[in-house]
Amino acid sequence: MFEQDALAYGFDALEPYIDTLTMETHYGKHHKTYTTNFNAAVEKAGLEGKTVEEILGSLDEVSDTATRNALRNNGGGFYNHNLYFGIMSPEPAETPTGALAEAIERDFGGVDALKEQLTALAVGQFGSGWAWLSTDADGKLVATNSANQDNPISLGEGTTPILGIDVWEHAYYLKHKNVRPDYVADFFKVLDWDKVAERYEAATQ
Ligand code: MN3
Repeated sequence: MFEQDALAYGFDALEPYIDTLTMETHYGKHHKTYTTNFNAAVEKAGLEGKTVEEILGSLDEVSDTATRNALRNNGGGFYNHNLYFGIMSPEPAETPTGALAEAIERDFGGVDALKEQLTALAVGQFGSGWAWLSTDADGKLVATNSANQDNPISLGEGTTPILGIDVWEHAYYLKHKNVRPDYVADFFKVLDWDKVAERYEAATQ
């Protein structure tokens, strides 16, 4: 059974950047539903015992189209939101340090340039989706975006996401309405770079 990671902060802790009602709905309804539906799809596909990374990385092996789509959408929804809620904090480390900071400097020329690229990818994603910072198979950092709940792991290229920005309207519409750029700017105010660094170190060790 897959379970949502526990939130390390209260629903109101990210105010005023991410509002309480959005957090309650996003974590308590959307993420919960993805998790429930993912567990049902895993059971249907007979994939109990596999990790979510293994499942998302081998969707091609599921022959039934409806089951494969259920795993892709709900497995993505399960994984992506654990990542998203896990890298935000009411007391965030405001800048990257250590090996992550060096890699950002090497691959993007600095954190400001990286944030610019991620913002453009988040704002430019047509419809629902995500912007990502990932490590590729060679340990290089790459910034991408994707539709729906698709996760970079499913590309099958050894890519591991370490930062994800949810740009589905359910992530921001109650507070930011149609102004996605304001939401993305507010997301960066609660992004904890220490959490991203932990994921970078785990992905590249
Ligand atoms: Mn969401």
